[in-house]
Amino acid sequence: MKEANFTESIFICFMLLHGFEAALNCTSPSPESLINALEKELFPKKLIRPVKSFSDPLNLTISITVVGILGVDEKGQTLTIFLWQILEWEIEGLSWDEKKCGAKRVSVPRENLWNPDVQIAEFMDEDNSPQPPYVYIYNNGKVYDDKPIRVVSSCRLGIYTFPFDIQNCSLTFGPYLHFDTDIRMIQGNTAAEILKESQDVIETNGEWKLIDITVDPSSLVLLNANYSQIIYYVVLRRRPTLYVVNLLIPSCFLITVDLFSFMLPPQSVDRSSFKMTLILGYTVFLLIMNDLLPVTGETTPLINVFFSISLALMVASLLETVFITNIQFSSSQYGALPNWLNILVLRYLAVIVCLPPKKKSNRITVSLRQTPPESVNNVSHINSISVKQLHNISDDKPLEKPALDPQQPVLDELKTLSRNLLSIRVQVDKHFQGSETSQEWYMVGIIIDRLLFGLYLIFIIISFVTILCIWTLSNFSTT
Ligand SMILES: *C1O[C@H](CO)[C@@H](O)[C@H](O)[C@H]1NC(C)=O
Ligand SMILES: *[C@@H]1O[C@H](CO)[C@@H](O)[C@H](O)[C@H]1NC(C)=O
Ligand SMILES: *[C@@H]1O[C@H](CO)[C@@H](O)[C@H](O)[C@H]1NC(C)=O
Ligand SMILES: *[C@@H]1O[C@H](CO)[C@@H](O)[C@H](O)[C@H]1NC(C)=O
Ligand SMILES: *[C@@H]1O[C@H](CO)[C@@H](O)[C@H](O)[C@H]1NC(C)=O
Ligand SMILES: *[C@@H]1O[C@H](CO)[C@@H](O)[C@H](O)[C@H]1NC(C)=O
Repeated sequence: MKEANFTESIFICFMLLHGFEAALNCTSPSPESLINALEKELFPKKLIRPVKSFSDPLNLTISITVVGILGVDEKGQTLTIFLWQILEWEIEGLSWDEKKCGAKRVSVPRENLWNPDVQIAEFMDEDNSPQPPYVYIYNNGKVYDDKPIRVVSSCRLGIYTFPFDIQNCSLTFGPYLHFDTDIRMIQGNTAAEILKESQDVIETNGEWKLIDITVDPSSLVLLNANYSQIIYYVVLRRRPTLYVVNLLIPSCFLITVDLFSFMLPPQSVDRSSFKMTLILGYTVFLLIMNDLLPVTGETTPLINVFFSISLALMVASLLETVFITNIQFSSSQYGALPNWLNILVLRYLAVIVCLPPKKKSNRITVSLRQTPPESVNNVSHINSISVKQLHNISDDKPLEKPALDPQQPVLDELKTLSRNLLSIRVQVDKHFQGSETSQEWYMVGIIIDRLLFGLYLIFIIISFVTILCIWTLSNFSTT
């Protein structure tokens, strides 16, 4: 028994070391005889790595084609991609005569052959790839194994420049177990070929566009073993149209409306309520569009900064309106305009905002001033009366002076008239003086409003240009 086992194992070792010495013997050029010959010579050896000597590495050629980009999950940091993977290796010593056996190649079930354990290192999910059952064997011993794979691979996704982002994901193909002394990965088609072929066959026309593929045939060096592997870098660019149309343009519209709402008069309630409505509308817009935005814990996308700035600008402009409204009605609270404010705002800031300082008083008060007060006093002959005594005059008390003249009643009448006139005039004067201070406050409000509008405009332009620059730069730097 032992003897028999020993000779058997020697025979196996001999077979292992020498593989197939001679060509397959087909009885006739028919598929049946070829399969019979293979069944006899090849299939029993499916446990053996098909090389002549243990020290020989198996050369495994790999070619891939990207067929579809199914999705990118920013939250899970995964890329789902569909590939065709072609593995080619050689069964050393296997050959047959095409004429004798009737075919150059034959397809055989995968399970009947030794299969390399090539895996993608970034594989993250259950392998849902279809498993085609056959591989081709050629009459020179070459095995051609073409299968589709659906990869859910981990990929470090940066979304800072979303929606103008470009992702660079790696796919590392290599044997899971075998060291590089056993299986050596060899690059099949070049990066340019993969790219061209992929762009020809790619079937998805979704959010992502394949823009580049680079290949890095490197090896993974560990402490006690080296693994041969090939890394493909798949570079994808997002098609931003959806986000530009749905997010950026409406946002810009709202900001523009907010900008133009500065043309509404601030002192009426119109502007502030208008701006309030805009902010409400924008908040609703952001709530709806929140689903479209990617989420990761690491970085905040620039587009979120954009939205935040837009909202902040709207809120700031609402606050500005409240402030201006307060200023323009503040004459009743704070009295006359302080001198420093008068000089600072009405003289200097007015020049800055190209609003030349108006004459202090308006036309009505000017015309009143031009009528000299003497003419009033002339009529009544009461030159001594001063503005400070007006309280008494308006009280309509009888004068202490005794009336002696015969024309006294007329004179009295005239005096009363004059007093009444004077008091009216003083009241009118007072009114216009008050309206003058409110006029000044009003002007201050207008000037500050213009100034803040200018600053608002400058801030909008600077921040938006900065964001646009970052987006375009990031777009051009990788293409
Ligand atoms: C009014 O007073 C001015 C001087 O203050 C004098 O020139 C003028 O003649 C007077 N008019 C009458 C009507 O008294
Ligand atoms: C095929 O047949 C020839 C002789 O007919 C023989 O020498 C050879 O070893 C056979 N090959 C195999 C693989 O059996
Ligand atoms: C594998 O490839 C290496 C070089 O790439 C070559 O030297 C070696 O002969 C090849 N082995 C086989 C079995 O083809
Ligand atoms: C992708 O990343 C790899 C490694 O980080 C790098 O070598 C390669 O140049 C990158 N490709 C592009 C297009 O950025
Ligand atoms: C791995 O490869 C390096 C050179 O690439 C070599 O120096 C080292 O000896 C190899 N290690 C093993 C375990 O084969
Ligand atoms: C008002 O008249 C009273 C007497 O009638 C007098 O004592 C008082 O000083 C007057 N006030 C002014 C402001 O002239």
